[in-house]
Amino acid sequence: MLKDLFQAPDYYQIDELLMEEHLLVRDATRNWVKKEVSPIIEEYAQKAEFPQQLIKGLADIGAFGPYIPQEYGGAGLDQISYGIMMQEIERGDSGVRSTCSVQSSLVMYPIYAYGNEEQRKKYLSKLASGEYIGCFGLTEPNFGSNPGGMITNYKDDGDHVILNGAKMWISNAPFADIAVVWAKNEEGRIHGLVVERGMEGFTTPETHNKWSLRASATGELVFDNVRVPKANILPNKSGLGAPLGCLDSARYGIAWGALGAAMDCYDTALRYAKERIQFDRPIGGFQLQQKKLAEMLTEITKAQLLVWRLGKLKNEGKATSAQISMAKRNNVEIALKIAREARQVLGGMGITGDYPIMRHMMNLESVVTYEGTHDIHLLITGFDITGLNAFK
Ligand code: TGC
Ligand code: FAD
Repeated sequence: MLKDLFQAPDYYQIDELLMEEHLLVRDATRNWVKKEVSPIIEEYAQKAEFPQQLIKGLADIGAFGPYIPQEYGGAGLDQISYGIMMQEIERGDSGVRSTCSVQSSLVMYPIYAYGNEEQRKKYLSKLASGEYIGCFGLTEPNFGSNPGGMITNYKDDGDHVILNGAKMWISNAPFADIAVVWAKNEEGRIHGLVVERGMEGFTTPETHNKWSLRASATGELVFDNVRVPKANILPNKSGLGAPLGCLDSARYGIAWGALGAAMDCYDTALRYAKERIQFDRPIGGFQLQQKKLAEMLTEITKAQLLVWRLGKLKNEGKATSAQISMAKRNNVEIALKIAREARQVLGGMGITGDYPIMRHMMNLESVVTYEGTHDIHLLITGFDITGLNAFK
């Protein structure tokens, strides 16, 4: 790609709302992304491969478990630092941010929050250092938006359980060392289990032919009579609320992350509009292009304020699931619209890999679907404000 000249928009001086720690984390992550992600990401997206060499660097900048306490290997940062880190990483690529979201909020978080001390000690520092990569198995071929219907199940077998079933659309599955898998016990109650690569009967076939998140590896988790030690069952929370609680944390990170992709598209379009000459003047001088750019910046500014406030609420332990849901839906939606508009500003150049916009746009088609679709998040808000459940 062309040299990464990214300059973040800050139209409302939102930097003044951030603490010094947040700015330090932001700048360190931004510099790392410029140096390590931007130069290679287009090539990896084109060849549909996750850049494995980024794992060590991601661990070093604290992107695996930013808010997990330091005694377990995490970075011990607050929620705004976590969010801003996801913003900067997704500014590079949604697929790289996906790997961090899964590792931090969908693998480390449940082991930290629902696991016992032995499980925390066994897995968390290895996940924080990138020695282990994890994945999260909730979605099944016939149960996506409705995960409560899952059929993956386990039966008692002495000091082990026997796990059967299949998960689909699982980020990091093809190369993950461990999987946090959600399955029903013999009473039909959902529990989380840590399944390790190498357990007999456990396979992770890769999903090919994606037009989106091409620099992220996606796959299935297949369990054919897998004997999992009972010691690998997360004991401290069960029921559908357990996986949904992890999603709250990941959806929060996505609300920030999508903003990063939006900022990159806007910044690219603004620079191009000022440089590209047609009819003897920069296209940025035409009213129709200014309308696009002005609307993009307005939406980015509103989204920045939304996640900053949500981060404050989260730091105070007051953010509700429905508030997080609103931010995920809004910020992904505006990012997708901005990517589409920004691509038009670049004309034909917008479809090439010389600029990041088309890649962001295609990536965001997954981001608007995973962690709850746009429509599911609308229904969550609808339920919250009316008290009437429109899901079923
Ligand atoms: P419902 O009856 O409403 O709730 C069941 C229990 O869960 C509790 N609950 C929550 N708890 C914590 N956080 C939340 N966000 C929660 N939402 C609900 C609820 O209180 C209840 O608890 P209890 O004690 O009464 O049993 O459940 P439902 O079956 O009606 O479904 C509700 C619905 C549709 C909102 C939910 O199932 C949903 O969110 N569906 C979307 C599925 C989804 O988001 N899947 C994501 C899979 S993971 C993924 O996409 C990773 S992508 C990673 C990457 O690459 O970045
Ligand atoms: P469906 O649930 O079949 O939905 C299809 C359509 O129907 C959607 O538009 C939906 O909004 C709509 N719909 C469904 N129910 C209702 C309703 N009640 N009212 C109105 N409309 C409704 N999952 C994991 O567990 N772990 C992962 O790591 C993971 N990574 C992913 C990575 C990628 C690249 C992708 C694409 C998905 C990933 N997912 C993962 C799965 C993701 O969470 C699901 O795709 C998502 O939850 C939607 O499920 P579905 O695809 O089965 O769609």
